[in-house]
Amino acid sequence: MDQTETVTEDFPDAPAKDQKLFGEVKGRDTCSIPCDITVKLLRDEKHSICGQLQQSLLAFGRSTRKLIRDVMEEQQRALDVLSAQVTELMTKVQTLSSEVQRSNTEMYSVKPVQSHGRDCSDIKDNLLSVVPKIPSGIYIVHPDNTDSSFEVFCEMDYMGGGWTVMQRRTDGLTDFKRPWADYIDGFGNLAGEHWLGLKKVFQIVNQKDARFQLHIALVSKDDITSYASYDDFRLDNETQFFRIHLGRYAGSAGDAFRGYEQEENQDTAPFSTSDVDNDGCNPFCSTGNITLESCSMQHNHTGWWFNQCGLANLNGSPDDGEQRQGQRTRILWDTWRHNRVLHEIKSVTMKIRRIATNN
Ligand SMILES: [Ca+2]
Repeated sequence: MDQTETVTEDFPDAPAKDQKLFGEVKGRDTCSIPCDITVKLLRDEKHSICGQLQQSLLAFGRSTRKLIRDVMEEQQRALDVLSAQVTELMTKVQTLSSEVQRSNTEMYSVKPVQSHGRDCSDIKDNLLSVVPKIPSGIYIVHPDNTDSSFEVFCEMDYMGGGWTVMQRRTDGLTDFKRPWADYIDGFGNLAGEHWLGLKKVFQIVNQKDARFQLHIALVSKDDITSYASYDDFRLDNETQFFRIHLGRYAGSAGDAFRGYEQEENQDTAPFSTSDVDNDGCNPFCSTGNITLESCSMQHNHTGWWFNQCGLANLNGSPDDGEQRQGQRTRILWDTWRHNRVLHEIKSVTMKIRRIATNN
């Protein structure tokens, strides 16, 4: 910078010196200094000025480059700081997202195994020590010796509570004309009409060190109530087509499961549907002038533990179409009579509960 200033100061002097030299040459008229020397002097002067100018330009170039270098270095430092901040933020985001993912995984992995108990009796016993009154409703159960949890409707008010509902008919809105797969897995609405499903019922009654009773509550179209109960109830597994085993009967509706005759007895019968025939009509049954091969077909394609065929079918379903002779299309419990006349059944619930003495 100093040199640049020197240059600008020197410039005004240069023409002045020239004028002075010329003046002297003119004033003396004759050449006191020979012309060739004057020319040489002038040339030297020009060279010296040019040299100074070049030096100044070089210095200016150097200082400009340094300035640019300084600015660039400063920008680089700022960029380095910013990039370090970005890296730090990225790491934080990554940590947070993995944290969120982990908590999500935990949430979803914990949820399916969360249950209120092994069955409704177990839930009742567990909750009774915590709350004075347990409401009826849908609970999640996880039976012993199974890897599955599922929802069931628990009746906590009826006859001491702790009942797991396995079937309910109330308004006729749920279609019970169903194939084997539906009776295995269950269907309907747990809060209303439904069939819990043979697999789930099997898992509940098949638990270690647990025995169950079965209670069937009936209501007629005249609003008369009745019941049938069995002090022991269990099912064989799927390879045995969920064969039913019933204990001693008690109740007011009669033992329609066993009926009056040997061929009517449904105790120890495997389950049948219209597409899986395990009934006692093998190859066929004859009652009166009717011959039939499939009890399920005769009972409007519903599923039950049919023998030949028997007096009970709580899954019976009304037929919308034209009735064929001998068709059985109602909810049936044919031992419940008044003056030998059958009660027409409006609603029914089948529920199971642990036998207290064995738990
Ligand atoms: Ca058959």
